Amino acid sequence: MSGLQPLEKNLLEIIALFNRYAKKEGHTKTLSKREASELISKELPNFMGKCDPKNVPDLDGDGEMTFEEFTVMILTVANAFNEMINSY
Ligand SMILES: [Ca+2]
Repeated sequence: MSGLQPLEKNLLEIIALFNRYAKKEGHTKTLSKREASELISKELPNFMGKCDPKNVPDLDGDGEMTFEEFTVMILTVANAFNEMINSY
């Protein structure tokens, strides 16, 4: 797709990233604990590097992270980072 604005490109990248990790094992549309843990350690090492894999968000407790749960995690991280930046 051409003519996309940076925010639109970034959103597509987030979607593609989720799908790339979700396809690695089990259900192809959700992240297992292992997939989520790998995504966090490889793609968010500076923002969530010290996050305990056991505490990976799973809002409905089914052992899988849906895209909706993933977006909540990303926005929570973005919100925390924004607050940190604004506190300086
Ligand atoms: Ca999966």
